[in-house]
Formats: sequence, C-alpha cells, structure tokens
Amino acid sequence: MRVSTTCPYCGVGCGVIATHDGQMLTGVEGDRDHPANFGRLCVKGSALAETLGHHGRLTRPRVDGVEVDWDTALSTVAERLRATQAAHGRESVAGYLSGQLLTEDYYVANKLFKGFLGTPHLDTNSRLCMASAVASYKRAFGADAVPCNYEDLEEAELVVLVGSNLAWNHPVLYQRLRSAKQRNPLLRVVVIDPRVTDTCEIADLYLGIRPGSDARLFNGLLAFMAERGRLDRVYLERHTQGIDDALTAAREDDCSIEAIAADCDVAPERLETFFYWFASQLHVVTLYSQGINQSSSGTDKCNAITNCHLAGGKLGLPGAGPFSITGQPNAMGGREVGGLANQLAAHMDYHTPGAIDRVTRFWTTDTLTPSLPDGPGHKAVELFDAIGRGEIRALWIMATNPGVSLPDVNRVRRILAACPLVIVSECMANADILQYADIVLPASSWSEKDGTVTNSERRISRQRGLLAPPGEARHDWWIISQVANRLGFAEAFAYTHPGEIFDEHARLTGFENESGNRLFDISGLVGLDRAAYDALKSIQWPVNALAPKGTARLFTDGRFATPDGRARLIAVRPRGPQQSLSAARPLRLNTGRVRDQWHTMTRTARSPRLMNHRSEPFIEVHPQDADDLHLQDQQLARLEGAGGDYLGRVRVSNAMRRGEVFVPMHWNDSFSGRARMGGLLAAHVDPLSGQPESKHGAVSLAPLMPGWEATLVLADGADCEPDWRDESAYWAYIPLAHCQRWQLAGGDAHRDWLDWANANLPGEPALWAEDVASGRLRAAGFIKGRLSWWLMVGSPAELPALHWLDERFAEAAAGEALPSDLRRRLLAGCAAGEADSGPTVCSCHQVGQKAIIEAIRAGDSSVEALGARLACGTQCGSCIPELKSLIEEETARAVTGEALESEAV
Ligand SMILES: Nc1nc2c(c(=O)[nH]1)N[C@H]1C(S)=C(S)[C@@H](COP(=O)(O)OP(=O)(O)OC[C@H]3O[C@@H](n4cnc5c(=O)[nH]c(N)nc54)[C@H](O)[C@@H]3O)O[C@H]1N2
Ligand SMILES: Nc1nc2c(c(=O)[nH]1)N[C@H]1C(S)=C(S)[C@@H](COP(=O)(O)OP(=O)(O)OC[C@H]3O[C@@H](n4cnc5c(=O)[nH]c(N)nc54)[C@H](O)[C@@H]3O)O[C@H]1N2
Ligand code: SF4
Ligand SMILES: [Mo]
Repeated sequence: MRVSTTCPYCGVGCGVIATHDGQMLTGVEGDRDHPANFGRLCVKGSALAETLGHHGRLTRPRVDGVEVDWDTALSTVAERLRATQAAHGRESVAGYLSGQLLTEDYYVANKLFKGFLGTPHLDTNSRLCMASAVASYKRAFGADAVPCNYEDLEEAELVVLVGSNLAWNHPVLYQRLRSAKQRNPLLRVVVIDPRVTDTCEIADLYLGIRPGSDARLFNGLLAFMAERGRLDRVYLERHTQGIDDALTAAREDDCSIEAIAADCDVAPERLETFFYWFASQLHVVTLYSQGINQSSSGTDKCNAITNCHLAGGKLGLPGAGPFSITGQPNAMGGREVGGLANQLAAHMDYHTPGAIDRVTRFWTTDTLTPSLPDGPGHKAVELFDAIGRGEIRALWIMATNPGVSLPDVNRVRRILAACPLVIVSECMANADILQYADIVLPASSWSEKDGTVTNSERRISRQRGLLAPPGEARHDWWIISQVANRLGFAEAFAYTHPGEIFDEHARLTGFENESGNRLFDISGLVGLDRAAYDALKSIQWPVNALAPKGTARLFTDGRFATPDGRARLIAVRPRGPQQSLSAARPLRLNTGRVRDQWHTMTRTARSPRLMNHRSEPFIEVHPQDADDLHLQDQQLARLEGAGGDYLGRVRVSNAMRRGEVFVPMHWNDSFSGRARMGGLLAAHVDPLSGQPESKHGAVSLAPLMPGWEATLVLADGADCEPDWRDESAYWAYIPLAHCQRWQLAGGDAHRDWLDWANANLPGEPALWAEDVASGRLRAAGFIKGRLSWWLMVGSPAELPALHWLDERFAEAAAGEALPSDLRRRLLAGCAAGEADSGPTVCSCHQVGQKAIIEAIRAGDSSVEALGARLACGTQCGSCIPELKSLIEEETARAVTGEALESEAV
C-alpha cells in the first residue's frame, strides 16, 4: 500500500509517500506532488523506516511503576487531577505540550486544561523554540502570522539567513534555495552566524558576528537605509507607524559602519556590502531561526529584522519578507490552537477583546465552575519554577523531554522528582522524562497517528495513520478525551475521530470572525466529511470564503491585523546576552543541532546510519583555544557551566570563533551519562516572550585525563548489566545494526582487563593481544564459538570502521560460528587490506571521510566526481556541503604543501 503523509521531523513539512504491508513500513520516498518538497527528502526523512519498529516502544500504561489496563490508568489520572485541584485550587494543575503533537491532539489538550480544568498553566516546548518570533510578529503585525512562503526564497534577489543552519536543520528548503541559486546566478545569499556552518557553502557573503550582536547589526542597517535615502517613505506613510522612534533608538548608538562593525566584530567592508545589498534590493527575504529566537532579547532581535523589511517596503510581495522558519513539524499548529500559556485558543489571547466570553460560549464552559481562567498562565521556565515552589502540584507532559531540553536542567530534574504528580504521554521507552513519571501513558507515534500539521509556510497537511500502534499504545487525542470523560466532561469530548476535532477547531477559527479580524481563519475547511478530511490536500491558511483555495502570501495589500491596520516598527535598544563571561567561565557556549539527529534522540538514534555522522557527544573548539588549553582533536574534555557539567570529545574546528565553543543539544541519558548540555545553561529568558537564552551560556573547558579509554562492541541482547556506565568517568552508547558499541573512559590509571572481562562480559575471552607498555589491548569473547564481544583498549582514533565487525555480529546472532579465516582478522577488526574509511560523511551510502579524502587526492575534485566514484552525495544531498569543504580543505592543503615544497627547494 502506498499512502501519502507528512514527515514527522522538521518544520519544512515534506510530503512523504510511505509504502507498507499492513504490518510495517517497507519504504519511504518524497511526494513529488507536495509543494513543500516536490519529491525531495533529507537523510532523516529517508531514514524514517529505520527509526520505526516496535522494539523500544512503550506499549502498556503504568501507574506508580506497575503496569495497569487503560481504564485504571485513565481513571487514576482523572482522580488524581481532581484531588489535586480540590485540595490546592484549580491552578495547581498544569500541562506541558509539544510542537510534535498533531493539531487535533493539541486542540483537545488546550480545551481540557484551559476550558474545563480551568487552569491557565498550559504551555509548550515551542516556548524554547518560536516564542520570540511569535511575540515579535504580534507586535509588528498584530497577529502571529508568517507573511512569506517557500517560493519566496526562490523568487528573492537576496536571501539573508540569520542564526539558521538551514543546510542541516531544514535541508530540503536549503536544497531548494541551492537549486534556485543555480538557476538564477543573480540570487545572492548572506549567512549571519558566529559559526561557519555547512549553510555557508552557498553564501556569497558570510558575517561571523559576535554572538548576540544581531540587534545592533539590524539597527545599524535601519540607520544605514535612512542615511542612504533607502527608506520606502510611501510604504511607511501608508502602512506603518513607529519609524521615527525606531530610528531614534537605532541612532542612540554610533551608526558609523566602523562602530557597528566593531560591536559585531566583523570586517567593516563586509558589513557595508551586506547593508548595501539589503538596502538596494526590494526582493529580500530574511530567514531567521534559533540564533535569533533563543536569546534574552530575542523578541527585539526579530523586530529589529522586521523593522528593516517594513522600512524598505520589503514584504507582502513575491520574494520578500521577514521569515521565521519553524523547527518542529507542528510548531505552527500549536500556535494556531492556542497552546502557548499566554494564548487562549484559535489565535485569541486572553486580552483579545471579547475572547474569553466568545471561547466560553463556543466550548459551552459557561455552565461550569470553574470556567475559563481570566488571564495568561506561566511560561515554560516559570512553570517549572512554580512547581518548585509547590504552587503547581500536578504536571501532564506530552511529547516533549524537558529533562533534557530546558536550561538549568539539573534543577528541572530535581523539581520534577519532587513534584507530587507527573503524568507523561510518550511513545518511546528511552525518554529521560519517564524517570520522573508517576503515570506513564503509551502514545501512538508517526505512521500510526492520524491528523494534521502546519509547516513553516502556514501549510496544513495531513499526517495519515497507516499502521496499528504497538501493544496498547493509543492516540494522544483519545487519551486526553478519555480522561476528560472521566472528569465528567463527556459531552464536550465525545470525539470518535480526529476529523471531528479538526472540524470543531476550524469552526472556532471562523466563530464570530466575520470581519476577518482574526487572521487565522480556516472556516473554509469546516464541514469536511470523513472522506474529505482523509483526502485533504495541503493548503495554506487563511482558508475562508474570501480565499477558498488558501493564501500563499499575507499582507499583500499593506493592511495588517492591528486595530488601525498599520504595521508597527518597534524601537529596539540592543542588549547583550544575560549570562556574562567571567574569569571562572571565560568561554561563550553555543548549542544547537547536528545534521542526522533529532532533538533528544529518542527516535533518530535508533538508526545506526544516522548515528554514524556524529557518534559521540562533542565540543567544537577554535584551534587557538584548543592550543591554549592543551587540548587535542578527538580528546575527551569537560565543560563546566551554571548548573552542571558536560563531557564530550573535542573537535578542533576553524568554523568556530575564538573564545566560543559549540555543543550539540541532543544526547540524552540513554546515549551518554555525562553529556547533559542543558545543565550548562542558566535559565535566563526574554522578558516578553519567555524564551530561554539557549545560545549564549558561559562555560569553562578543561581536558579530561582518563587513565584509560576503551571501545566495547557487544552482541545485541547480550546477557549482562551495563554496570560500566556507573564505573566509567565517561561513556557513550552507539547502536550499530547488529550489535552495540560502548565508548568508555575511566579515571583509574590501570585496570586488569582480563579480570574485568570475566566479571562483566558474557562468554569466554578467547582472543587476546596486549601491549603492556602502552596499555593497548585488543580482545574478543565467544559463547560456543559465536562472537559475543570485542574489546579495544586505547585511543578510539585507532578504531577501524566497524561495519566488518557488525557483519560478524550479525552472523553470530544468526547462530553461525566464526570461520577460522575471519577469526584471524578479528583483533584487527577489519578485512585484510581494507583501509579504515574514517567517520561517516555520507549517511545514505555510508561513505567515510578517509575514503573521500583519498578520492580527492586521486583527482576527484568535484562533488560530481566524488559521487560518480563513491556514490556519496547522490541520494539526499545533505552531505554535499561537507563534501565541498573537504574538497576545499584538501585543495588548500595541496597548494600550501606545494608552496612549502617550493620554499624548501
Ligand atoms: N537535524 C535536525 N534538524 C532540525 C532539528 C533537529 O533537532 N535536528 N530540530 C528542528 C527544530 S525544533 C528547530 S527549532 C530548528 C532549528 O534550526 P536552527 O535554528 O537552524 O538550529 P540551531 O542549530 O539550533 O541554531 C542555528 C544557528 O544559530 C547560530 N547562532 C548562535 N548564536 C547566534 C547569534 O547570536 N546570532 C546569530 N546570527 N546566530 C547564532 C548557531 O551557531 C547555529 O548555527 O531545526 C529543526 N530541524
Ligand atoms: N540548549 C538548547 N536547548 C534547546 C534547544 C537548543 O537549541 N539548545 N532547542 C530547543 C528547541 S527549538 C526545541 S523544539 C526543544 C526540543 O526538545 P524536546 O521537545 O524536549 O525534544 P524531543 O526529543 O523532540 O522530545 C519529544 C518527545 O516526544 C516523544 N514523542 C514523539 N512523538 C510523539 C507523539 O506523537 N506523542 C507523544 N506523546 N510523544 C511523542 C519523543 O519520543 C520524545 O521523547 O529543545 C529546546 N532546547
Ligand atoms: S527536510 Fe524536514 S520535513 Fe523534509 S524530510 Fe527532512 S526532516 Fe523531514
Ligand atoms: Mo524547535
């Protein structure tokens, strides 16, 4: 069966054609007809089938650690919520949701908490993600509305990417932009990011600014436009207010190119080039993401960008506008239903005139006491503070992992541990948050769930349920509705299908909205029957009587959603990061994503292919800082920050600025015990949006000097307890296709490995090679002639590529004994004559760095040539930027080498 659905990862929202046999997914490919991707998929999307499967899933509800049936679980949730409210007031209960829920799940949860439990404390992980963009759109346009769409990136003359690593985090959009640039050489791309990312591969200009200096940069740009006569006076006059105040604020700082360049720490010529390009083009899209949003002044930064667009009349046209790109598959859907604590429902805030009354009547909560809350609830960070103070005593978490993703996360964990009632709806058994759950509710997952999501360009698409959930896992909307039933709200939650929920949601958007004041209006989708809902083709909101086919672009007539119809320019006074550097913590910490992992790794780390690109937690450091701190590439090191530490492998990188380090946000407790990056960050937030400052921590860095390092490769399902996690100073778990790799390091200078293997590993050590002087060792163990483990003590730099070993473990799992010719190769860990191919660059075809470098040295000096020889970069294209940098590095090395040689001569 082939079914069209939508990818569950990033906010690009690619259409996917999934093939299944009724039991499992047999393949995925890009949907050629979907307007987000036209058939393309990135590596995460194309690996979807590998991350599914029933193993590692939650399949039974649990109450206080005991498996129970659904009726018991649901009744217990209802009873305990009721009891908490009875004893401590209605606001003692809270919910924490996620942009990975479907719109239908989200709508029902929002309705239950705000409407029927009467608590305003319902927030979402979008607070950590898009809250600043939301707040700024509302300030500027009067509504949380993204004006642009993906085509605008292709139609622009200039695309400015600010605080976005598009190549890794929105890869299909990046590919679209890249192709557009190939078709139209006049399209220019500027990248503004303190780090040289793979996105820079298509940049005509790169500004490696000082972290946090974006508002100063865009304020400077506004002043430059005014100075050079590049303001669109007519547009400003007709459609906006606030230009004078915005300019006055910008001019409070010295607006000479030199002064701005000095504050942003970039070359004045480059800055001026950017200003000139921006000021002189009309069709400019500025696409921004977490480098802007995740800041204690994120809202101002977004508005500083929007100011420049309004001042130049650069929006509401094809190829123009300030474009906040969303991260999660349904970050937008959550905003639409009102899932943020300061929202009520359907783009209405508590203070929107008449909103509380309107929603009360629509939900018919007027017959209830308590009825709707009368004002906003706590935003994520405050919410956890309120739990810490004992004001909130029951928390229901759905589809997010706050024990990893919140700042000052070790404190958050202490708070969760002390919270009297934690309910968790989750699909994976390895989510850290489950450690804190009193009640665990197993949820269905992608490919099982049925509903809608909205992508970054306001496009609503269907995610379709193809397979039955494993065990007793149930859909989130069903779980919430069942609890609502048991709380006595049966009539308002009598849903039998997500289509009914969608219909109610669509009706609310049009309810008393005849004037169209509320921009988010999908009343045109009211009344779809089951077949029409199932067949729904993707469509961009608003969808209503005026725009029955949807709306590609907003504000084309210059009318905004403010009371007077004018957009607002905002006076922005730049502020630096709140977390200051000190002698004890002298380095600026930047955190973010890697290409092949998704967030806290509960799903993507199940695919060995995706695990290959970056297998261990790491710390990226500038070469000079590494030298100063006596750090070698690939060595283990320790970061120490506001509320904890982090261990990872050093990657010395010219991509970093001096004095700054970068760590991935991904590693959870299942994959490493000591790489909890959220502990490094203090919980500073933007005062308007409440979004945490996840990009600007302060840390110290020092080498970790373990007495030993070891790599253990173990048969899957081996009968042993991984106690080595507790006894190692550092560990990382890396699943391979047929076995498990454990990377370990310990404090004690020497260990008797034979004793250790006998005590900890299943099977007899049968092969052993040890170099006592250097402490290096290789060994392997067998059970009845079948390979059971493989051990290497020494630096992992000496590790062979593990696919050969993986195959041997596959044979062992199939019950085969190791043939003697292969047994001889076992300590080497690879086939005779097979060179180690190095870390994986191309995940689709599993091509390693060393193989690529060799091919470049042999004369393959283009991506195409490499593709022809090794197949790298020929499938999803996500590794093309990395291939290009390798080509560049190798070419540069060759040139320097030649120069040195000729000097020597
Ligand atoms: N592979 C992958 N893709 C994803 C995700 C994932 O987990 N994995 N998550 C999805 C989600 S939810 C989101 S929100 C998006 C996020 O997508 P992005 O925002 O692109 O992701 P990040 O890597 O967090 O940060 C982007 C960049 O901001 C830069 N930055 C840091 N500080 C500053 C600064 O002060 N100024 C500027 N201009 N830049 C700065 C960082 O160096 C980084 O390169 O990705 C989505 N896509
Ligand atoms: N330092 C730092 N911190 C950050 C960021 C950063 O850049 N730096 N980025 C922030 C951003 S932008 C984001 S979006 C967050 C993301 O952070 P989280 O939301 O905490 O991360 P996920 O791993 O996506 O968590 C989603 C959980 O929901 C589960 N799940 C998936 N689908 C479903 C479903 O359908 N139903 C249910 N019930 N469960 C499901 C998954 O297994 C997983 O455990 O992290 C934020 N934190
Ligand atoms: S770009 Fe995003 S939506 Fe598209 S396939 Fe990749 S992860 Fe999925
Ligand atoms: Mo996000």
